[in-house]
Amino acid sequence: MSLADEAVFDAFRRWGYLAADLDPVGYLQPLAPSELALEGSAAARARLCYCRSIGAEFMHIPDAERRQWVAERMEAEPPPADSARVLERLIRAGIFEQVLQSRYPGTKRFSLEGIVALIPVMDEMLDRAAELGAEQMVLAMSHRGRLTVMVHIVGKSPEDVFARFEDVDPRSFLGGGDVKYHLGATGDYVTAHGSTVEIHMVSNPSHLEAVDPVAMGRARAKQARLCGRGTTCVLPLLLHGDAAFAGQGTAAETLNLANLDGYTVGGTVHIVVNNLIGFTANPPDTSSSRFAADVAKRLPIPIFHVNAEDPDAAIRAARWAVEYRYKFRSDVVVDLIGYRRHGHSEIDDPTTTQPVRYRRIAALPPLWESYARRHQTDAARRAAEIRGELEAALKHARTIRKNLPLRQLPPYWDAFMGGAYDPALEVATAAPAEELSAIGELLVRVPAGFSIHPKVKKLLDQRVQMTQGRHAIDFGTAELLAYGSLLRQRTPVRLTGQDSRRGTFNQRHATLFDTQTEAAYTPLANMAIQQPSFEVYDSPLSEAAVVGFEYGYSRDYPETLVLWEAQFGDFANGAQVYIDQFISAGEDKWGLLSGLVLLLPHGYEGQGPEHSSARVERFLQLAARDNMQICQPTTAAQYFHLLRRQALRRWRKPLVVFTPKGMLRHPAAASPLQEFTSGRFLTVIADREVTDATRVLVATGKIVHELRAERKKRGDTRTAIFALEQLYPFPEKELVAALNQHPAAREVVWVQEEPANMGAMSFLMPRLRRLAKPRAVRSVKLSASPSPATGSGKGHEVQQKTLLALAFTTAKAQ
Ligand SMILES: Cc1ncc(C[n+]2csc(CCOP(=O)(O)OP(=O)(O)O)c2C)c(N)n1
Repeated sequence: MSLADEAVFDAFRRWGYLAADLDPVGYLQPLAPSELALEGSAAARARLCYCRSIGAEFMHIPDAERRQWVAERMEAEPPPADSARVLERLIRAGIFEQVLQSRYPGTKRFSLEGIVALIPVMDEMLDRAAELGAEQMVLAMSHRGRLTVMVHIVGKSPEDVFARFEDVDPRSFLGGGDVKYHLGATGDYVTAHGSTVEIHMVSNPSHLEAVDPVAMGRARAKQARLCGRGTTCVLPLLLHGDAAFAGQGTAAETLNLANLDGYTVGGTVHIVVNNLIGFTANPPDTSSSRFAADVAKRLPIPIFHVNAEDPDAAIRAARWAVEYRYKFRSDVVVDLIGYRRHGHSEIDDPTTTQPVRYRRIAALPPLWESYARRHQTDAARRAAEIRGELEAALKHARTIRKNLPLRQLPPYWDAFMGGAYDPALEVATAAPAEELSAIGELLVRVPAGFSIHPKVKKLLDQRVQMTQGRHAIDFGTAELLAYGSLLRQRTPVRLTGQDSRRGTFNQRHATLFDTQTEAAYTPLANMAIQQPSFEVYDSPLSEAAVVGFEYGYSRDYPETLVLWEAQFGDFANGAQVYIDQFISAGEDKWGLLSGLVLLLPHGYEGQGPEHSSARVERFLQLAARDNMQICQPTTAAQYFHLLRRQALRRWRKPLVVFTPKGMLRHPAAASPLQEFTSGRFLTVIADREVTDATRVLVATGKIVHELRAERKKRGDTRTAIFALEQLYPFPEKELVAALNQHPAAREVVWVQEEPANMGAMSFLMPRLRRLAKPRAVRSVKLSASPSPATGSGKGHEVQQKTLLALAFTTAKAQ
C-alpha cells in the first residue's frame, strides 16, 4: 500500500466503526466523522472494510502486533459462509421462540427475537474454540435469550424447557428453587466437526452482571483442575445486556480482573447482546457514551460492533474473537447489535414508551426469513417442519410428571455434601507437635541469598519458638499452621484479599519480600516438590467482583480451602449481592454448594463507624436451614481448628469468620501448643475459672476477653463468662450444657459491644430466653444507632467502660 493509501486506511481503522452500519432499526445512526470525509479509491476500499456490518475498535490497543492482527482480518476478503447451517440454526431458534410465544403468551420468557444471530455466533465460537483446544466452556448470561441458548447451545431438550413452563413439579420447589430463567445447566455441545465441548451455564440471580466474576472464578478453578496452569482447555464466555454492561459496576470490576495474576483465565470472550434498550430506557439514558461496550475500553482489547441482522458478518466477528483470545490470551468483545421484538418480557407493551421504534420493528421479518431471502433459498417448508417437531415436543412435555434436572454436578462433588448439620460429620482437627514444629521451620525457610526484613525476621523467629512450645501461639501463626498442615494433608489453599499477603494488620507475612530486590517468596507454596497449590494474592481494590470470583472458584474446586478476606469487615457490604444471592441462598435456590470462607475483621476499638463492624446482624439474618456457618473464634487455637474443620469435613457450607484486629497479638488470645495438638473447635467455651456462678455473661468475640479482664480487676468470683464461638448453626446443646454447670445462676446476660439494633442480639435473645428458662435473661449493649460505631476514640473508651460496668451490675442494682 502506498503511504497515501496507508494514511487513508489508517483513518478508517481509527474511526470507521463510527460510520459503520450497525443498527438494523436505524436508532443508532452512522456518524460521519470529518476524518473520514475522504475521496478516492483507497477511501472507497477502506469504507467497504470498515463501515459495513462490522465496526472494529482496536486502534487504542498499544501493541502494534495486535492492531495489525485485527486490521488484516478487517481488510481481507470475507470467506464464503456456510449458509445452509446458519439458516437451519436461525430457523430452529426463531421458531422455538415463536412456539413459546404462541403457547405461553402470558408467561415471561425474555425472548431473543431481534438478536437470534446470537445462536450461530455462539456456534461459531464453540466450533473454533474446540479446534483451538477448548474442552469446556463456562457460560454466564442473564435472562435475555436464556431458554433458547439452553436448548440450542447447551443441548437441553425442548421438552425440558416446555415442562418448566408447565410448572409440572411445583411441590419439589416449595420454599426453595428458582425461576426457570435463572437456573444453570450443563450439557454437551457437538461442534460442526463432531467434537464435543462441555458447557457449564452458571446459575445466576436477577441481579444483572453479578454472575460475571462467578463465571471467571469457575473457569479459573476448572483450568487449575484440567489444564494445570494453562488456560486453553476452558473458555469463559460472558453475555451481557447493553444497559446492564454500561451501568453495573460489577462488570467494570470484573474486566479489571482480566490480567491480574491471581485471577486471569487467559482471556474472557464477551458478547453484548445489544438490543439498544434496557427494559423501557433508551441508550442515552443508560450510557454516557455511544456504545454500552465502551466500558471494555478500560482494557487494551478489541471491540467488534456488529449488525445482528447480518449473521454472516456476526459469525466472522465471532470467529475472530475466539482466535484473538487464543492467540493473545486476552479478553475480547463482540457487541452484537439488534433489537428486541417484544416488550422487556412478553407481557410488557413497548409501544407505550417507544411507539415509533416499535412500528419499525413490527415491520421487520424474522431473521431466518431475511437471511433465506439474502441467500436466495426458501425456508418456509423447513420452518413448518421444525414447528411441527416443536409442537410434538410440547405435547409430550404436558405428559411429563416431573421436571428433570438441567444440570449434572461433576464427579469431584461426589465426596462432599450439604444439607442439615450432623455431628457425625465432625473430624479430628488437631495436629501432631512434630508436624507443627516442622511447619514452623518451613515458614522461615527462604532461598539462599534472600534477605528478609529484620522486623519480619524477628517475627518469624518468634514463630519458630511458638511452634516449639516455647511461647503461646498467636493468631497470625495459628492461621499459617492451619494452612501448612492442610497442605501437608493434600488440601490446596487459596487466600485472597486486599493486602492479604502481608496482612492488613502486619500479622500474616505469608509472602516475604527481599529487602534488596523486592522479590516475593511464599514459603508455604514451596514446601515440597509435589505439594498441592498454595495461592495467596493481594486482590485489587474490589469487594464485589473478587467475592464473586472466589465463590465461583469454590464451586468448582470443593477440595480447596478457598478464603476471601476483607480489609475491614465493614467493606464486605460492597459484596452484599454475592453474600445475599449466592453465598447465603445458592444451596436453597440451586442446590449448589460452596465451602467459601469469608474472613471479616470485626471489633469495636475506637476506629470509627467504618472500621468496627462486619455487620454480624446481617449474616445472622440470612442464616436459616443450616445454609452457612457464622463463627467468631476468640483464641488462636480455636481459629486453627475452625479453618481445619472447614477443609477436612465433607460438609461444604460457606463459613463467615469474624476475625480479630487488636486481639491478634494480645496474650489473652494466644494459645499454648497443646491446644493445637489436641482438642477441636468448641462452639461454646464455658467458663474455666468460675465453677459455681450466680450470674452468667454470654458474649462473642473480643468483648469476652475484656469481660474476663474486668472480672479479674473486680475480684469477682461469682460471674461466669461464656464465649459463644459459633453463632450459627446455633450451638443449643453446648450452651445448655454450659449453663447447667451453674445451677445457682439466676441471671443470664447477653453482652455485646454493638448497638442494640446490631450485633447478634436480635438473633440471640429469643434463643437465650428459651434455653435459659427459668433464669432471668437480659442484655447489655450500646443504645440503638444508625451507624455502627462512634467516630471518637475517647467516646468509644467511655462507652466500653460503661458497658463493662453494666455487665457486672446485677439487674436489681440497675
Ligand atoms: C442489578 C439489577 N438492577 C435492576 C434490575 C431490573 N432489570 C431487569 S432487566 C432490566 C433491563 C436490562 O436491560 P439490558 O441490560 O439492556 O438487557 P435486555 O433485557 O434489554 O436484554 C432491568 C433494569 C436487575 N435485574 N438487576
